[in-house]
Amino acid sequence: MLITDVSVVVTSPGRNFVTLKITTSDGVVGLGDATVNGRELAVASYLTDHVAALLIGREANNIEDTWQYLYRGAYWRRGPITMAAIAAVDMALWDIKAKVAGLPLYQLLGGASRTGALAYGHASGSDIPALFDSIRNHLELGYKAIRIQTGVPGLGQVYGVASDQKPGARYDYEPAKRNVVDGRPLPVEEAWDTRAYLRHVPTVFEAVRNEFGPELPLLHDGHHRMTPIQAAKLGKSLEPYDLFWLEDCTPGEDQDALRLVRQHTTTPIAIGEVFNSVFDYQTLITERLIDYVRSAVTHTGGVTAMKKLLDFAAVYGIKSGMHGPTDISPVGMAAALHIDMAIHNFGIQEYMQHSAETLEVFRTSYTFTGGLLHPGENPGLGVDLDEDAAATFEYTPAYLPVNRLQDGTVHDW
Ligand code: GCO
Ligand code: MG
Repeated sequence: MLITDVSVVVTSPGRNFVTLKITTSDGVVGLGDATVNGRELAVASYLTDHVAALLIGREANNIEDTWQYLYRGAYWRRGPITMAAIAAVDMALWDIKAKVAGLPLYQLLGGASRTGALAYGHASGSDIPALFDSIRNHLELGYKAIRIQTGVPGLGQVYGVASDQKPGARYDYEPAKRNVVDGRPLPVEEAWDTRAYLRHVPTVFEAVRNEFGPELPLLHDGHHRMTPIQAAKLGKSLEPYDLFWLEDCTPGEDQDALRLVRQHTTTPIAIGEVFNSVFDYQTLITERLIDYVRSAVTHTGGVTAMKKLLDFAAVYGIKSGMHGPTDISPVGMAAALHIDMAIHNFGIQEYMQHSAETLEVFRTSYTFTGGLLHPGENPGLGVDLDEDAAATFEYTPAYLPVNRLQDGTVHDW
């Protein structure tokens, strides 16, 4: 079964997505997610200009060989653009293989290890009453685990905090903003003060525990904004509130930073949404400096690479907590769900629900019931792309924000 056609679909149903479509000589179609938020067209070009022609005539069944061919063959390894492109090819080939087998992908990865994947949603509010409303909304939507983010007194808009939600609202903030200044798309700029944040966050968790009790699993995202000693302090101050995890407390490049954090706190640590290779985790996993692997299938080289990474983590008792915001397309989300079902060391799955516009373009078969996600029983990944609907949503540049300290210094975010 040879690859006969490769095309890239860029569409913007509410936000930008890049999707790879591979067709075989048997007429089987596979889809892969290649979306890198704010840098979408770089991956689209990588695939169209440098990968598509290499795939034509290759055996569609040889997934590992194709992965190594693209990874080692290019000489230039790793990085989000390369690894998202490889991920898209890998996902599409797994989709094809599972469709040919007539099985949902999780069956090829070992079959079901659980009835569904525990999901967490994003509750947020500009202040504590708005946060409580958002938590109640999420509980009504069926979430059994919730991430908590709030505004910080004295600061304006803080990344990860949605506009205050109306009762029954189904989804949260869109990470990349369409912000046009003098006719040019530019990132929104936000102001930041870590000391104000460190004073505020423990009071938020205290209020949430007092209102919602000790059972509800609570998560928090530090979004790479702290130094190691600040992160250690935060982890320690949150211990009484029994977090499920503290995410991305320090900048992603510095694996050694988490050694210091680990020495000071028993708050569980998650990191990895900006990582793209198993090598980004080598120290973190072998020294057991983290508890959860946060990579997305889309940004870490696909199902092949993610499965190996999570098997490596399993040896050290470290669990999965795959990235699942709305910039992971429904194709990337489905790929995560099939892995979540099959692996033994599943921890939790992030799940920000896609908008109605997005779901008009991507027809999904996954379900969310009783707080658990299930990929469904359709052969393959279980997602169809409606190309006519996709063509009605034109690409619109949008950028993730930039963060500055109050004196103007650019800061991590
Ligand atoms: C999360 C993330 C996202 C990312 C976004 C970037 O934990 O879900 O931090 O909000 O910032 O996916 O594109
Ligand atoms: Mg995050």
